[in-house]
Amino acid sequence: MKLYSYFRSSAAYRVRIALNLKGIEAEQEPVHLLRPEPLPAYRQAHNPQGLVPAIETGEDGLIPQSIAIIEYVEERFPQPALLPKGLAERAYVRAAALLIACDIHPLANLRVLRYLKRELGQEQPAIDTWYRHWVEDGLGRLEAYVTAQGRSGRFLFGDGPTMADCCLVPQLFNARRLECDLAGMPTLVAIDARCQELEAFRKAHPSVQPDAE
Ligand SMILES: N[C@@H](CCC(=O)N[C@@H](CS)C(=O)NCC(=O)O)C(=O)O
Repeated sequence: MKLYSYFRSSAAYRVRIALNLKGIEAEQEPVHLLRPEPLPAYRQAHNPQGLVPAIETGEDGLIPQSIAIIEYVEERFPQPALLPKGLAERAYVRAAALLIACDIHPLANLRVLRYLKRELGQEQPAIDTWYRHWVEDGLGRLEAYVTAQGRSGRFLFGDGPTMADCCLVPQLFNARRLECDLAGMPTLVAIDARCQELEAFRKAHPSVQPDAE
């Protein structure tokens, strides 16, 4: 398998963690997101959505979208499982993952921030305020959800990592990079620290990727 990735992409970071947890060795093909190339060529030749990550699976073709990729590897390589067994528990894990992937990330990703700057003429301090507002708002909702559900343990669900942790760690990495206030999220911060103890998470960190700058 080949993973189209960018070291700092949090969506690609999710997939790198999931692949590592599964013990899947994927060749990485970096797609630099800040240079004029190779994004247009990548879009033309491989992924019409024009975003990273995407995975070239061979027999099942190219799959874009981090959550679709994680669900694909979960179904193709069920062990170790990234989703719990019970129906309600699986829904809980998916709800936590999707809160990050659907409610937080799209408001704070590169093209949205660029649009605020270029098309709407916003200055960097206003853009940073936007970023912090939506990330802190979303993570606050996740903290409240996880606490209310009472299903977390060492990880977001119980004592083993799931798809939800694959999403949490990259989002917290980005939140810290942009100096978000995480004081109101002690559960998430503690779980993130436990994830960092695992090799699968450490190997997926942006700083150790082949295209890290
Ligand atoms: N929902 C997508 C989001 C993918 C996405 O926005 N990726 C970003 C990097 S984190 C990207 O490729 N940005 C390029 C751009 O915005 O032009 C997923 O989960 O894979």
